[in-house]
Parts: sequence; structure tokens; C-alpha cells
Amino acid sequence: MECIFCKIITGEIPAKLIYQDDDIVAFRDISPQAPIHILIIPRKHIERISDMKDEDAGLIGNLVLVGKKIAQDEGITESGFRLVFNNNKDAGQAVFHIHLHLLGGRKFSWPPG
Ligand code: DGP
Repeated sequence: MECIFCKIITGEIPAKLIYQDDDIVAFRDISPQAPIHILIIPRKHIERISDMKDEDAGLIGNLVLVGKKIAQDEGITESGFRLVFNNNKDAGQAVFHIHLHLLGGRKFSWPPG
């Protein structure tokens, strides 16, 4: 198993875990791009959003709901936060196990860089 996020799920690679349930794990990004930068991932190895199947709809919905809950716990609901999936090279995807970025704690620009 070569996937670093699968290794975080099994505990083979340490991470600052902040949430887990039967389907989802969340941990702090090793290279934070904002005061709060958390990755929310499914335990199921799916390489990219464009590989998702209709049967994954519930899982993706739950990733967003976990993002909402963590944002609340981190105190960034009122100030604002961003949830982002990067898909393939133009979006800068570096790890091929889908992950929802939760970013907050500062103001973000739009359009994104
Ligand atoms: P992306 O570019 O969307 O594929 O984002 C990958 C993110 O994963 C990037 O923000 C850095 C983070 N990351 C990469 N390796 C590790 C790791 O070993 N541990 C943690 N906590 N985060 C990692």
C-alpha cells in the first residue's frame, strides 16, 4: 500500500487526528496554508473526485457535513471558511486519495490563485 493517506488511516504514518468515524478521518495538514487547515478524507481509497461513482454520493455528502462540524468546533463558522477538492494537475492535486480541504482563520481571495 503506497498511499500516504491510507497509511495515516492505519496509523502507519502519524498525523494530528481531530475526527474519525466508521467512514471518515480528519487530521491537520502538514503544510498549513491558513491558520486552520484540516484534511477530511474517506477511509475508502478513491484517487480523485473524477473517479467517484454514484454510490459514493452519501460518502461525499458526509465529508462536507464533517467539514461543517469541524468548522463549528474550530470556531470559524461565523468568520468564514473554505472547503476545497483539488482534482488532477491544473488544480494542484498532489495526493491521490480524495481529501476535502477545510481552510479558515484568515480572509481568502476570489478568484483563487
Ligand atoms: P492536494 O494538493 O489537494 O493534493 O493536497 C495535499 C495536501 O496533503 C497538502 O496540503 C499537504 C498534505 N499532506 C501531504 N502529505 C501529508 C502528510 O504526510 N501528513 C499530513 N498531515 N498532510 C500531508
